[in-house]
Amino acid sequence: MARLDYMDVYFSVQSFQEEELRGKSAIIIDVLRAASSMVTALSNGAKKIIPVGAMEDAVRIAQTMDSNDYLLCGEQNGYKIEGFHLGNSPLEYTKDTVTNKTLIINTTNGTKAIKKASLANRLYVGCFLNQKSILKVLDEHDDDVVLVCSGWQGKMSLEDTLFAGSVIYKMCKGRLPKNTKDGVKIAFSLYQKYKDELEDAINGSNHAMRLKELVPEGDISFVCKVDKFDVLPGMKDGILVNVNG
Ligand code: 3SL
Repeated sequence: MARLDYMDVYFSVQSFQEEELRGKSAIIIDVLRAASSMVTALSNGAKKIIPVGAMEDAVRIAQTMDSNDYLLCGEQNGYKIEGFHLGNSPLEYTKDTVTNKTLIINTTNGTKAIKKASLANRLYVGCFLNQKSILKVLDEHDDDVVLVCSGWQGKMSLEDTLFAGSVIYKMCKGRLPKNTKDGVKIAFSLYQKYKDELEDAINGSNHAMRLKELVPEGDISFVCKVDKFDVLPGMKDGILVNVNG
């Protein structure tokens, strides 16, 4: 089982250096909305996900593939990217649309966090939708773990910190040992405060407020559903696949 005293929480993509993750396990968190879209896509039959750090990389990779096999996905500042097949709403990633497809995804913070964490020994993607899978994999490993919140352009975000806190809270059954890192204490305390009003809290977050102007109604309540999907996106050679079962 992962040890809480070996665990840390990073609060944005810009809050860590690549080297800090070398040899560790990383859980990349982006509740709104990249992680939630990836988890939904894999659950709905997407074959694999190639996360990229820039739009040009997505287009370059697509050019090497058969056009029937892939979908270009993602957002720029919340908006669907012109010429791409899908935006970043988890509700777009339906069975009809994604079954057997390779998704090439570029987002503002989430895919950048994944790319920056590439020195991690193991990398998984987590959000409320697949919380149980994240807890299960943490139970199976005993190495150093970092919960990496994608945040928003270098700032911390309430929803990602709440998910990190929920994982910590569940691992210690609500009783945090004293010898944990500050990041762990902060995330735990935030979740402890809001755990009974999760959706309300996330609705009032800066990111949700910003998205309300741009995205389909329903995205925010969807990402607040806990354990909707039994999938675990795990990284293998730069590609995310469902490593659950
Ligand atoms: O930052 C990201 O990676 C996105 O998930 C942000 S958005 O919710 O699609 O705007």
